[in-house]
Amino acid sequence: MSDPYEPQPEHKFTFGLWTVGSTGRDQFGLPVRESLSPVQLVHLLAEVGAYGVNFHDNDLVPFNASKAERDQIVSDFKKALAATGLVVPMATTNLFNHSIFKDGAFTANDHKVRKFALQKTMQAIDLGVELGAKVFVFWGGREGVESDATKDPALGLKRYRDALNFLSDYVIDQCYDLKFALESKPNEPRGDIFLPTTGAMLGFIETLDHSDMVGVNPEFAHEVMAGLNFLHAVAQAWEMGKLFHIDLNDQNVGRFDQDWRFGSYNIKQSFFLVKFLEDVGYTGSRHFDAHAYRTEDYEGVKDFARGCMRTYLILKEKAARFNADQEIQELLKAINADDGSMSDFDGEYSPEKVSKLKSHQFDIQTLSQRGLMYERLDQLTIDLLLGVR
Ligand SMILES: [Mn+2]
Repeated sequence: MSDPYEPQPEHKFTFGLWTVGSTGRDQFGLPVRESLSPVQLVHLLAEVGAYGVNFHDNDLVPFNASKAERDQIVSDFKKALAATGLVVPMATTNLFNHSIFKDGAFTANDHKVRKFALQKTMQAIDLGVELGAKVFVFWGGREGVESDATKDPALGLKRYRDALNFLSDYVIDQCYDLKFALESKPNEPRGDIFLPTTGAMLGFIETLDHSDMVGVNPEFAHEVMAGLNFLHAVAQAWEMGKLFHIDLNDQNVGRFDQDWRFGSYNIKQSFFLVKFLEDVGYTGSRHFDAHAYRTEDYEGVKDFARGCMRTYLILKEKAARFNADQEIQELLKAINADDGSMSDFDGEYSPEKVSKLKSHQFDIQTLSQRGLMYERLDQLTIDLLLGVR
């Protein structure tokens, strides 16, 4: 019998070049793995069963590459994609690594840096589109401050908006089939990053000239770093039609940006996330923006990548079991039972409804004292997740 947790193309599991390509370098330590070329990384991803590969412009083409070097790299990369069948659903720009972006890119105080960021992003958009990307992610890792003495946050947002409006017009002008997905993070590497949460991003998007082509790319670890419930951020984005992409990983709250293997820490939260994505029929990439522990060699990196996908598929199966579990479903039915007596107050607003509702006598005592059985429901969920159900 074949492994039911074997990744298949229809699962749309993707990884960034920077994820499996992480050399384990951190704030305190040198690389622990030699760096692999983009072509080698494509073959590694194909070996573990991924569907697609994403990249920042400079993951593929070095910052100082000449036009001839760029064309050679892109040609080699295309051959690797063709040989393995991997696709490129998403691309992004690195606007955080080079020292020119030390004060931000679109929001830098230096006007020349802001315009350079636009130039670099247009080139990255061209590169992404050339390789087939349909989603372009913006993660403004340096868009923020260490001190509010240095930058007016309202001006920062205005600059951010101007940049995204300009780039939206560029995409429209080029007739590219490309949407933008904005990714938030509360801090790290900046002391404070503008638009720190998915909710903040969703509010900001409504102020853009072409808000229809802009959605979000929520990341598990980033929302957890802000102390928030990731599923709720994803649900809000979905409900607004703005869930264009998603970054899956794991994170312990209150720590540095850990980017752990998906499902390795917050199992219950990961379960309800997978259940949500599967229940609503999200059809986008399941992108793992994570990296292997620093203890690993490249065999360990493969274990990491396989683990992300395997855990997703295990949780997907658990979600199907949750939905089919008679006891759980009967409990949910009882919890949401409705005798229909309130339906007169539903629907359109009318003065008649108002006067009826205002004079309706509610049985406050019974409503207040009703037990909701949430303890039982949650324990059934835990039993299911722990494999005794
Ligand atoms: Mn990310």
